[in-house]
Amino acid sequence: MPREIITLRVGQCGNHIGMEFWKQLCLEHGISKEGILEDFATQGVDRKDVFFYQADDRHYIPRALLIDSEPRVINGIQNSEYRNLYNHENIFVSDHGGDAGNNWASGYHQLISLGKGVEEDIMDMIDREADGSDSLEGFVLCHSIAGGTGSALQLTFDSQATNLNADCVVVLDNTALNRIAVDRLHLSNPTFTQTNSLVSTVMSASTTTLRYPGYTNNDLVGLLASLIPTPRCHFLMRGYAPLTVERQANVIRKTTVLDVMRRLLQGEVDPTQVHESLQRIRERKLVNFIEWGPASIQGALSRKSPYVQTAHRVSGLMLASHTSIRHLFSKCLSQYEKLRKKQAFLDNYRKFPMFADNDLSEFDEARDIIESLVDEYKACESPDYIRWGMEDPGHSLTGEGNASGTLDPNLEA
Ligand SMILES: Nc1nc2c(ncn2[C@@H]2O[C@H](COP(=O)(O)OP(=O)(O)OP(=O)(O)O)[C@@H](O)[C@H]2O)c(=O)[nH]1
Ligand SMILES: [Mg+2]
Repeated sequence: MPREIITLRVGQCGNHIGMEFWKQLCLEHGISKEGILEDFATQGVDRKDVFFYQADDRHYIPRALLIDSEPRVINGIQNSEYRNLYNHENIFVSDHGGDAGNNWASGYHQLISLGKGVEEDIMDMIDREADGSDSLEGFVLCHSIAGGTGSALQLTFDSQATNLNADCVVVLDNTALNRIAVDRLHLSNPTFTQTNSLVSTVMSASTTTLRYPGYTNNDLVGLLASLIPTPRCHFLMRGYAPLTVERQANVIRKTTVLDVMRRLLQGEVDPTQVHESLQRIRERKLVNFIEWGPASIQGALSRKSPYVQTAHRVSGLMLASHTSIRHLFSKCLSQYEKLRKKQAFLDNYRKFPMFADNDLSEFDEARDIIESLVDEYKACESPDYIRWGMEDPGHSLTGEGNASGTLDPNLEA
C-alpha cells in the first residue's frame, strides 16, 4: 500500500523548485513529460504511487498543488513541455492578481481577508487530493520564507510565522547554495535553474527510500523519527555527495558528507562493513553527539533508478539533526534586530490589519519564538538538557560546545 505524499508548491520559489523536483522524479520513474510511462519502464518495481497517481486513462499525475497569487510562474509551467503533466484542477492562481511583493502580511491579507473564498478554494483542492489517497502519509509544503505568498500560506496553516507546527522543516539557504555553485562547481554566475537543480537532486535523494523501498526508512515517519529528538528541534540539514549540476557531470564537491561516505563505504557497499564503519565513527568520536541520548548515526542503503545514468557509482545523502543550525537562526535574529531598530520596512506592514494601530506584537512574538528556539538548541548541547525549561521556561540551561562537532552548517543546504 502506498504511503502517499501530497506536495503544496506555493509562490515563485516553491513552484520553481517543485518543477525541478518533478522533472527529476519523471526521469527516475521512466515517466514522460506528458505523464505516460515509457515502454522501457513498464516492468519497474518502484513505488510511483507515493508522489503520482494514475488517472483513468493511465496517465501519471503528480500529487501536487500549484499555488500562487500571480500568474507568471505558473503560466510558465503551463506553457512548458510539462504542461500536460499536471492536473489542471490542482492549479490555483488568485483572481485578485498581483504578487505580495515579498511582504507576508500582504500575502496573508490576500489569502485570508480579501477573498474569503481563497482559503476555502485551496482547502477544497487539498481535500479532493487527500480523498484520492488510500493511505495518506503527509504533506510537503515547498516555499520560500523571504517572499510574500509562500510564507503567507504557511502562516495560514501554521498560525506562527516560524514553522513550529510542522513535524519537520528542512531549511535551504540560497547564500550557501550559491557559494557551493561558485566555489565548488566553478559556475561564475549561478542561475536559479542551476541552484534549483542542486536542490532537486537533494530532494529526490531524500525521498529515494520511500520510492525504492528496502529494509529501512520506507515511510516518512520511519525516516524522520530517529532524527527528531524533541518536537521543536525538528530543523534538519542535508548534505549530498557527489554534487553535480546539469552539463557538468563530473565535478565532485569534497564535503564532509563525502568524507563520511568514504569512511562508511570504503569502496564497497556491503551492509556489514557499513555497520562496522559506523561503529568506528562512534568509537573514534569522528562526530560529536549529544550526551543525553544515544549516539545515533544510521546508514540506509538504497536502490536507485535504473533509468538515469550517472557518472558515479554511488552517491550519498546525509540528513542531520544538528545543534549548529541555531547559528542560522541567530543570524536571522540579529539581522532582524538591526532592521527593527531602524524601523525599516515597517510602513509596508502597518498598511495591513494585523499591524494596524502600530500593533507590532506579531513581530515581537515571532522574534521571541526564534530566540527561544536558539536557546533550546543551545541547551541541547548540555548534558542536562532533559531538565531544560523546567524552572524558568525558555531560559534555564545554556551550554556551548560539544554538539557542534565536525559538521559544517555552511556546507549544508
Ligand atoms: N533557490 C531559489 N530561490 C528562489 C527562487 N525564486 C525565488 N527565490 C527566493 O525566494 C525569495 C522570494 O520569494 P518568492 O518565492 O519569489 O515569493 P512568493 O512566495 O512568490 O511571494 P510574492 O512576494 O507574493 O511574490 C527571494 O529570497 C528569492 O531569492 C528559486 O527559483 N530558487
Ligand atoms: Mg511571487
